[in-house]
Parts: sequence; structure tokens; C-alpha cells
Amino acid sequence: MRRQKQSFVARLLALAPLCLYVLSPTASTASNIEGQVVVSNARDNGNAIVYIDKIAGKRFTPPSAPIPLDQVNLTFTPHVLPVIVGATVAFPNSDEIRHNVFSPGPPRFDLGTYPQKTTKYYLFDKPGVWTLLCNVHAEMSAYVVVVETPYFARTEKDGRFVLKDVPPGKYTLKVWHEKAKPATVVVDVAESPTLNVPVIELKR
Ligand SMILES: [Cu+2]
Repeated sequence: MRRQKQSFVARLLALAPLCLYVLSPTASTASNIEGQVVVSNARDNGNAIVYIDKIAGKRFTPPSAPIPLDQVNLTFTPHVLPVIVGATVAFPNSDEIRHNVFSPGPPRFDLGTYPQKTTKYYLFDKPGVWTLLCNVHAEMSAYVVVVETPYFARTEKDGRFVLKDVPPGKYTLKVWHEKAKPATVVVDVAESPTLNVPVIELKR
């Protein structure tokens, strides 16, 4: 009995360094970058894309599953979709009518005109911004913003954004909005849980 107790204590002691490692603040060094984008003369501050620009010497693996950009009630949903280079976007049609999906590019592509419950796919293999249109409904438009790191976010209507789990380093933060000139901010992520960026104002 006594022998068993000792060995239990011994096992606990053996685990202690591991617990200290897990609890230590230096064990997890990634930070969240938080901030707010204000778009002058826009209806609201939503649908701006905030992202960390290409990091020299770093390549990231795109997700294997396609990312959906749906067509619902004559509207591309979401209106702006950020993805990493190499991602495939799925374009389902959830309406009872036929839609078309094309982009003037470059490169130009046209997925054709197709009915409900049909999904077309497109692989975005270059960084940049693609405008998406439907040649059946002139009022339909969307944007796919293709970036080179997994650190990106779309702002809420109030302009707020969070870039999650960014490792320490100096980065170029870029901001894109369909109705404004793009902005660039340099950020220095240190080993703290949150980096608050001053308000980023986008002008037309
Ligand atoms: Cu349409």
C-alpha cells in the first residue's frame, strides 16, 4: 500500500514540469490583433478586409475544403469573401432561378449559367481581388479577396476586426474596401495576448 502511494506521488512529481510548461505564459506566444476600420462616406464600416500581407519566406497551406459563396435571394452571400491563395471557392445556387457567375478578371473566368442545387467551383491560385458578377442579374456583385497569409478578417458593420493567433513579428497589415483606397499599417506583434491597433480610416 505504502509503495503504491509513493509511486503515485512520484508520478505526480514527474508530471509537474509538464504542467508548469503548459501554464507558463511563454508557452503560447501568439497574439490577437484587434482594431476598427472606419470607411468615410460609406453606409457602414462592414465588409472591409484586413489582412497580413505576404511574409517573406513563409508559405501557408490552403484549406482542403471549398469555401462557400452562395447565391440567395438574388444576392451573393457573403458580399465579400477573403480566402488564402490556393483556396477553392464553391458557388452554389440556392435560388429557384438560374444564376450565372463570371469575373472580368484578370484572369477572366465564367462558370456558366446554372440552376438551383448546382454548385460550381473555382480555384484562386493568385493573390488579388476578383469582382464576381451574374450576367442574368446586373444588380448582383461580390468580391473574392485572395491573400497570402491565413491572418485575415472581414469587418463587422461597426468596423471591428480580430486577426487571431498571429505569431510575434513585424508585419504589414493591409486593408481593402470596395469603395475606398486601400490602406497599409505596420504592426509589431510582441508576446502579449492582444495588440490593439489605432483606428484605421479609409478614404475614397
Ligand atoms: Cu443572378
